[in-house]
Amino acid sequence: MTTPAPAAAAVPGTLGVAVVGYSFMGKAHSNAWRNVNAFYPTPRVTQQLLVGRDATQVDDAAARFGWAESSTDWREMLERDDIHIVDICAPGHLHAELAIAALEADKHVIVEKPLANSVAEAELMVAAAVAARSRGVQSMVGFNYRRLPALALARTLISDGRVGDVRQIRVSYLQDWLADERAAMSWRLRKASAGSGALGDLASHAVDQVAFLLGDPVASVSGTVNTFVTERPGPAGLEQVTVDDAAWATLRLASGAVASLEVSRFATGRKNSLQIEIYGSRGGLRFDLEHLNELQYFDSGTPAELQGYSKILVTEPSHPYLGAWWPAGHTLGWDHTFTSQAADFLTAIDSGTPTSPSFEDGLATQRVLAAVEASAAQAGTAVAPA
Ligand code: SOE
Repeated sequence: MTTPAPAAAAVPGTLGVAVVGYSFMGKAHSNAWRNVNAFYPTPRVTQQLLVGRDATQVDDAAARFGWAESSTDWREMLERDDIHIVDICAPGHLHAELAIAALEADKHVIVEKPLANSVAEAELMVAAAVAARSRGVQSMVGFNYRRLPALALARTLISDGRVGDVRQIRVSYLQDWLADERAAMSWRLRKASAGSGALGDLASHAVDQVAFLLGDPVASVSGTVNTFVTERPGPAGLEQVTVDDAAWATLRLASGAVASLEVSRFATGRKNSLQIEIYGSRGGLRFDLEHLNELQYFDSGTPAELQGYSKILVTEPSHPYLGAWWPAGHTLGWDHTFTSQAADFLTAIDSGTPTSPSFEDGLATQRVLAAVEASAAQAGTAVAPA
């Protein structure tokens, strides 16, 4: 344990936050807790405790990210009265144990996506969340792209009928950090810690966006996964990669619409490319994370000679989330989604209104991912030889 004694005093009237994890996502979430009160009129928070495995690193990260204290013992946050919110950014195999313990200790819990490494774990987490909710304790999954203003706007345009009945949606989430076969092993490439590869990490975002944008449950799936490089250098020599590198899936939705998903860590030249296309009976929408302040809209009602996708610059104060930030025309970045996510969670805690996405939503996504894996495990239909 690295906490200095005596512990820093809680700030009265504020909600004390503890974040577990200090690398990529721990840093992104820390930044959100640091900024949320500067932009959103939510309850005040205190960055109370940062928890991590390595004493020196967690101490250093706590100082840099603005935390009052650090600890290597996650159980400490459960026992403390000055911690009201627990934010879990640890690897997936720790999500269920930490989240359930925190909910049982009456802490509001936010868990970075995907909710868990398996459907079984996610079901236990939902049971704990439902019990905690009856005691006024909130929980949420951190699918941060729900807080992209352009995608929140797309959702409103769809539900307002601007594209008519949605028939097709395409989601691709492409990265290339494994394209080099010499790239090192990490927890993200071990099934024991990550549950799955691109499927849980990237397809979870894609499935969540289908649910968020269309609100149309997935009825059935057909999937393929692939691991292109099966061994990578680890701390003790070559190690077996036990997760997928890329995944593809077709989802049949309850309405009859069809979604196609493609996710990869081998898409050479694609660093963090999330693209979404929606095709409806009256129009279409296109989004590209590399142009995250824009949404493309096609209106079939426009005279044929004037038709084409037009660019909506999603930077007006009347657009989702924008009112909290800068004057009209001033753009936002990837990191703002985490601050807006923290704000939405605080609002739900304050008002007792449902969180979005809830643990139940996270479980629904987990079920789709498990179905894709099950489908991929079956032999495909062989093509007759010429
Ligand atoms: C790594 O692939 C990763 O950080 C994901 O885990 C995040 O959810 C995504 O936003 C960016 O890429």
